[in-house]
Amino acid sequence: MTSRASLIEMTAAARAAVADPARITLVGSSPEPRFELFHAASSLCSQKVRTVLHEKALAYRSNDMRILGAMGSEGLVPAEHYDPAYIRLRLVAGRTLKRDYVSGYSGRTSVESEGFDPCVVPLLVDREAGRVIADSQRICVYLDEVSREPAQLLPDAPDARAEVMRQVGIVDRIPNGALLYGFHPDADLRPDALKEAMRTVYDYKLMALQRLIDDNADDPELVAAYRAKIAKESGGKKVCQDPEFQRAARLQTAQLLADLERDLAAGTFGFSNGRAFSLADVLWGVNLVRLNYLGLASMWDALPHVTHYFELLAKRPSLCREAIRASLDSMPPSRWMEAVANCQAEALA
Ligand SMILES: N[C@@H](CCC(=O)N[C@@H](CS)C(=O)NCC(=O)O)C(=O)O
Repeated sequence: MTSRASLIEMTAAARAAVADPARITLVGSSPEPRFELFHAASSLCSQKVRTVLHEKALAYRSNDMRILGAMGSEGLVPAEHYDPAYIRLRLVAGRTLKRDYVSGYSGRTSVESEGFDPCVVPLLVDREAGRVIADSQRICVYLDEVSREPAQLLPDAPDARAEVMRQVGIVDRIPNGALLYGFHPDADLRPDALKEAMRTVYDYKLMALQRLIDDNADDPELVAAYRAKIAKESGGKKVCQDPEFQRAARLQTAQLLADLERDLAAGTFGFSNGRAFSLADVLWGVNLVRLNYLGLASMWDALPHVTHYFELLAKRPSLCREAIRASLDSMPPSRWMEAVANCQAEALA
């Protein structure tokens, strides 16, 4: 059990991993907000959490971490979310999940199916409750529990709630890692600058992690965490150019979109069906924006309900800011985003 005081201390230590103080900001008007978020502007899972915080108009301290390593004049600069102080804080959250560490690579990032990855964002600290929570899905559900106003994202009615949670589970299983990092053999429509970054990403990750193991050899908890991450990322490196693996990830995504079309047509959920805006809409919204960024929006050309759903989602102010604008501002330019950049202006006007 970590005391509240030591959690606050660990949070401050993790915050120090953010090299540029300009990336530590207050969102909202509170000088001492209850929540503190470790995240990255470009990260899909972080965008989900920030969209929920936006929907709920919650104030928070934002620690926008650099999650890609870079080669500088002094050698490799490791990603900030690999910093020992941040990992220690994440391990506090990990203990409450009661899951094994991730041990391989599937292209998915779900804790449910893959285990706990100790070296990722986002992470939420609730200073008032003295709690730290890992995993975007869990963070979103937690925020909905502790803050019901002005928007409740999980319905009270058991059937509606079960359907929203079913959709949440489906989005969690989209192989987002494979789609972002992988080189598709037939139609790789990702922006060229992104592809370029992805050519070295695994080598930089593995190099940084090995160095962190060497530097922290006397700390078995940290070493175990970094080893788990190496197991995952070396698996990713093996399949990022594997045609069959990449085709399978695309096929799986196509099937999940076909299921989404069926569910939207049946009206089982979705604010496009006149239901209250829910956590399922947040998560689908962020994920569809990401698929669009990667040049994959043609996957729903023949799915009219998904097409309409995406058009509406792109106009939602929270999604415009936290998914569309955040991607435009933090990721290499993508010509596929032109289609939604207007929606953003409309929603924010
Ligand atoms: N299931 C986790 C997955 C977290 C995750 O994979 N985060 C990605 C960004 S969306 C990350 O930190 N990637 C950097 C890395 O793996 O080094 C969640 O939803 O929070």
